[in-house]
Amino acid sequence: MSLKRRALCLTCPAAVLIVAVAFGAEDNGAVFLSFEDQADLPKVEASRARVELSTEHATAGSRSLKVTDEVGPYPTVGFKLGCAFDNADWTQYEALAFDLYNPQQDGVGLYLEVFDGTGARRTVTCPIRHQGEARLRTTPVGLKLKTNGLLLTGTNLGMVQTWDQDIDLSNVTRFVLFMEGPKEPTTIYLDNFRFLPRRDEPLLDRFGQYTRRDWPGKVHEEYDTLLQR
Ligand SMILES: [Ca+2]
Repeated sequence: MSLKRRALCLTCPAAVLIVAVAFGAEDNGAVFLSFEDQADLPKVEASRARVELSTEHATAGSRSLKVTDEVGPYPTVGFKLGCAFDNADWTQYEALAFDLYNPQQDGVGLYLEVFDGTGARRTVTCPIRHQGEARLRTTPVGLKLKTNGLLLTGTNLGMVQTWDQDIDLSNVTRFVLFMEGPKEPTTIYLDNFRFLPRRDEPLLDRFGQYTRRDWPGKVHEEYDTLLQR
């Protein structure tokens, strides 16, 4: 996608799905990539980026994946079905989750793209606002909402926006993480890629709010009922 097209997408409200929620730390996910062994490195496709194991910023086990993006357009790390993950049917999961550490003083403009078997893709912005850890979760919540959006949030994330094509979340064949065009080499640490199991309790309530946490201002009653008091 061209930079111009991305800029247009980011300014098109109809193409944007924003769902702001807060997740708890516990998730009981099934880890499929933890980068504890050299044998994990070939599971990652790197383009204009150097990947290596690191003992820094591991959130599962003792190692992480250190990714150093080159200057220039679209440094990317990719994860393929049958190599990095084994199940194409993401509707069986509540979310894809992974942890990221940004060692830069400044924010990092990161994108996630998910592809289905036809090559269609869904793109999610997930900018890491400042130095520190972020926990990212991407959820096929769009299926619950009868749209094809994804949901992503974490503790160090800027505004999350989703756009591009509808994709078949029962046939996911690839996902990638990339930057548009870093002006200097940029390092991120990745670890603890996991699929979170679905629960019986719905993820969102009838108002579209996250169900597993309460917060000041959360709506619990119909608006009309509140007005009658
Ligand atoms: Ca690890």
